[in-house]
Amino acid sequence: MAKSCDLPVGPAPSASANDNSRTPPFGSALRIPQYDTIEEIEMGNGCTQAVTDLVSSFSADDLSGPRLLHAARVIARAIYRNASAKTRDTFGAFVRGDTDVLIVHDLFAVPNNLEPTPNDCSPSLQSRLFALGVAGLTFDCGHQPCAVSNENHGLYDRHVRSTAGKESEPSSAGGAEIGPHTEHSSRYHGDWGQFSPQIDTICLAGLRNIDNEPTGFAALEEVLRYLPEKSISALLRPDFAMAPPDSTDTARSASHMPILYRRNGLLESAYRADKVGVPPIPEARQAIDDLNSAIHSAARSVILRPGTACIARNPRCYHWRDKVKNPSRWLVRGFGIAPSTAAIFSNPDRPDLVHY
Ligand SMILES: O=C(O)CCC(=O)C(=O)O
Ligand SMILES: [Fe+2]
Repeated sequence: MAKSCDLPVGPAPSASANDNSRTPPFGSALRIPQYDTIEEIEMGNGCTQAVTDLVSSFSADDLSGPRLLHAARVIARAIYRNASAKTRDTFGAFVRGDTDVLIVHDLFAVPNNLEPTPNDCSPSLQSRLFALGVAGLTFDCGHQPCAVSNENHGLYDRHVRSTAGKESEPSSAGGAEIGPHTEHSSRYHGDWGQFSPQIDTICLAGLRNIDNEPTGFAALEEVLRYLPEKSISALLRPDFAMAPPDSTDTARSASHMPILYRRNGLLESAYRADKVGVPPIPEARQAIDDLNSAIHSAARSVILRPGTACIARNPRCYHWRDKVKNPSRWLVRGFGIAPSTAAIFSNPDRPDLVHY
């Protein structure tokens, strides 16, 4: 594995449990490339330059609605055209579900004249447009860029940076620690009693990170190797509650939720360590403790330097961060949804907006 990804704390996950090892169906003469759950790639100079030039040519109108989907396709094409054959294969591995976390270096180049933070203003257009690099990468990885209706004012580009007056908040607008989570784990779509799909991908990209402060992550595939069977069973039961993240406009919690569930033949997870409600059942308490220590055992980290992006299949990867030390740190975040996900798109002029 990879250069800037730290090695997991604790023993290396055992290779035998790796789902990605495939037996060629037509005998051993056929070489089938194998992909890891976590991959790391570097874009060439040509790509970095093309994406940097292209994103700055768009306007604020291109950050939402049909224009966002169009811009994502244009940028996805520029990335793809400038990518090596191996990089294209890596995107394909993410599309197929072989890879759940993809770290991409030099996706774009960030000039050092971004406005200082914390401030209490909306980000400048120059800063906002880097989200289109995230949207293009999301598209290359088989997902459509999307925003959530009750968060971030329905805007696609979410800026993870301290805002004046909110420096100590445990959310993307502040700098406090955020525990391990998947995005929109409370899955409240307004359909009482229904489990709504989570957001399919989260992509975070660095704009400024002077002190190289890391983002932690743990792929579910690796977390499961550390979880006792008994706790997996307890986490599959719909016994838990989940409050929404601090960034959403709704305060309504979801109840009777499982932490692990099956979808498309795979286990997925919906979890926010800071917001989970645990029933007074000893097995459930034990399972949450085991999950937290399994996440710790499978923990890796990435430093999102300017131009480094990390796209993760949200229900198959937990992420988190420690308290931010340097308040000038700035990441841009964009969500993605798989074309096959049965989300609710309530406004034809905003096909990018997922209604929760
Ligand atoms: O600040 C970070 O490194 C992660 C923030 C985060 O969890 C998010 O924006 O979803
Ligand atoms: Fe997050």
